[in-house]
Amino acid sequence: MHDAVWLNAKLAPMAGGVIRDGALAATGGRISWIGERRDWQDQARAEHDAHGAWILPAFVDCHTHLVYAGNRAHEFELRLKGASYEDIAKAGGGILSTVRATREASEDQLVASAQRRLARWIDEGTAVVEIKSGYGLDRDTELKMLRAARRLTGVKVKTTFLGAHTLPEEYKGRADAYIEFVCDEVLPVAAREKLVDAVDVFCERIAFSRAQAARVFDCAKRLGLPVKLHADQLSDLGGAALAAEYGALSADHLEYSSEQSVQALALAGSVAVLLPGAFYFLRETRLPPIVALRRNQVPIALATDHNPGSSPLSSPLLAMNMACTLFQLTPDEALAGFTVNAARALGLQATHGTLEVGKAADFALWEIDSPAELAYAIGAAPCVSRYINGDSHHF
Ligand code: DI6
Ligand code: FE
Repeated sequence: MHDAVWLNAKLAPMAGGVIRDGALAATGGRISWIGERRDWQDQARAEHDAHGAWILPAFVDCHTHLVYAGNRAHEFELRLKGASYEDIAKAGGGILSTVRATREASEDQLVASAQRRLARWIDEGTAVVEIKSGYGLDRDTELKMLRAARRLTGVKVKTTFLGAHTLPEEYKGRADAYIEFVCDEVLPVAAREKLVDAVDVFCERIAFSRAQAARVFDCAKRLGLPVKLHADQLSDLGGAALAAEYGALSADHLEYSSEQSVQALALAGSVAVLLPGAFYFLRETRLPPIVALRRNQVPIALATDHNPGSSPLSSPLLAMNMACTLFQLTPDEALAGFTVNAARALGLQATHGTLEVGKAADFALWEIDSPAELAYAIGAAPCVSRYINGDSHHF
């Protein structure tokens, strides 16, 4: 006896082909049956009519900076008048202006503002959201951000420690000392308090070098934590190659990554996470190496990169559309980017990202004629309902 079954559904499991007249059952929060309607012979305590809707795995947004205070609309205006993102950062704005606001905010305020933003992800059928720290850059504020992220409800949250996001004002001219502080006094405490699922670094001219990123990764490895990297967004520092060397879950951004770095990612089995929102909002022109990623069969994930500076984007669906229009991904690639490959970028491939027996019953019903419509439409709201662990309510 299954807990519930959905009949009269079209299924796009993102593993194997689509099923045009399917049935999906859940039991104990997991998928307990999936297949053709005509093969469904079991019993379920509850029977739902999907009214011909498409059922897809719920979305996984594998790269966000959702917890922060304030906003950077003023910097948007400055950039439109000609200042560059890097100019603003060098002048003490950018990430540091969000750091000032986030240090001032209480944990409750951070929870409240992030919870409000999260409503958009929930409306668009999202089940898992990764959230990074990195707007504290001191021990207590980094911990406060991670705790705030873990308190959010309505989605499953994975937290990533990004203490090495940029150099705080107190450490000006002493980047190595800051890295030492992060490795000795912040990350181990956050890990001990069980607030960290993975460790990330912003490897960039305006942030940290490859060698500094490697030191943080060494520290993560000692603590048994997986790593990921903001790599080659604005320049090629060999970030993606470094991520591959450390067997990273993912390397993210990648606009300036070389062919060799792409080959290294393929060998390491790391996921390439593309972030079209940041590319669009910073009006970048250098495209990530899509052709090389495909040729080397590197799994491509997509994410919103939601943050107040370079990607104030609160819509997985719009990120999918942008990936198609700006990066020429196919709609199928865009869907894989927010489901199967995004789950893998968080190390959740055994339990999330596809509709298969044994995996979490995390799925969304969409009022569309074909899955490609999700990447095609701009600003539509086609999600009918969303289930997490087989439950349509907040859990
Ligand atoms: N890369 C990004 O795109 C964001 N962080 C990062 O490392 C930008 C963060 C910000 O500008 O606030
Ligand atoms: Fe980011």
